[in-house]
Amino acid sequence: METTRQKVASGIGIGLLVALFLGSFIAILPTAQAIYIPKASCYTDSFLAPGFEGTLVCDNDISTQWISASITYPHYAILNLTGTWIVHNVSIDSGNYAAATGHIDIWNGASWVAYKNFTGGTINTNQTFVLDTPSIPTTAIRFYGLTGANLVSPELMGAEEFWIQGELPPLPPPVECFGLGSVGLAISTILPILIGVGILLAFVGFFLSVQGKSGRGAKTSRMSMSSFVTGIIGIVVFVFIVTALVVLIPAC
Ligand SMILES: [Ca+2]
Repeated sequence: METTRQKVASGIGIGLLVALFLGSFIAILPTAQAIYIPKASCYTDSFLAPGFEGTLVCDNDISTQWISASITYPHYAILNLTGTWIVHNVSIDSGNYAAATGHIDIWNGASWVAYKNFTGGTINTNQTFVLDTPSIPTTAIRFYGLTGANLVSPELMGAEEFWIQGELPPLPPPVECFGLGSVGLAISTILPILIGVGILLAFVGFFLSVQGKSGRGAKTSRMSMSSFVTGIIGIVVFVFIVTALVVLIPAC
């Protein structure tokens, strides 16, 4: 007879084994590696003067910087990516004119979606902002400033460089293809095949009904004929359904 202590001990042992199994399974799951995303181009809402253009926030050079025009916030910088990516985080070498507050937006193909509100932006630092839900593949991001961090010139926004990290979106699943080949994919050949099968099945059904009539008398023969007619109707419906399904299957 198993005592209470033995039951508890065996329960703990089973729990440990399950945890070990699940832990091993999770450990071998592939994990996404974020990489630096190449920047294709960039532009800003304005710039202060020649030498501080918006294109300087994506030239991969922290010795060059963008400074906005001396006008009231908001200011923003838009960075176009090379292709479609899933963005994880955005780092900024802020320079003298960082935005103190604002949001980072993702281009969803039709409009900008705010993915990360930020506060505490400071000048002359390298800050990384992790996006809240990095799940929508995108081709561009927008760094949108609402207030300035420079106490002397709070209307200015600027940056030396933006660095964007993320991963390529997962590949789409392979297209399911029907395995009938070129003959099966042509409706002009599918229909004769299905009708031929239907006629064959009808003859088989008729033969079985005749057998039923000769072996089991008149009452049974009426039921067999009824089954035969029902079978014919079923075959016709089957042919139409299968034909319709085959037509809907995409060719590869
Ligand atoms: Ca730069």
